[in-house]
Amino acid sequence: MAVERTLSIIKPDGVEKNKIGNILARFESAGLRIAALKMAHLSRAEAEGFYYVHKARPFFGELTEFMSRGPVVISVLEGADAVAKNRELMGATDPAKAAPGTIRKDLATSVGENTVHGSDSAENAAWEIAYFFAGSELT
Ligand code: YYY
Ligand code: MG
Repeated sequence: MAVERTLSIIKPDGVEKNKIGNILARFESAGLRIAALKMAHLSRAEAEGFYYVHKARPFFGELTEFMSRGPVVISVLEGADAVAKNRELMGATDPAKAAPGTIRKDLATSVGENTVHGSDSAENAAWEIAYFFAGSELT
């Protein structure tokens, strides 16, 4: 098992529902170490830059409006198979299809407001981590 890093975002709906501690506790309980952590209120442009791969998708406008609606909690999670482990903890993109016990099943309300982001590959994780964190902020 490779020790990896992955980027997590607690989206505005998760922060609004006061679920920051609940979600971070799930990461730690699963053996993921929080290697970097910050709260931020993204501008629309920052949200668009982060999600540029989805630029052509019909939900891009709604997604970037939502992601810049309020504060988010951005973290870097580190551990064995961190990318896959985080995706497993998150559950499916659509909360209605997410497995029991996952973050999205337990806390999210819709596909659009699905509470957490997680990198989908080690390569994308490296890009996403660099988007939000300077080297000196990674511990
Ligand atoms: O990686 P993940 O967040 O599970 O899903 P993606 O397919 O990468 O989509 C990113 C983001 O876009 C998703 O978390 C919500 C939103 N979205 C949407 O609003 N409607 C869709 N049909 C698909 C995705
Ligand atoms: Mg994705």
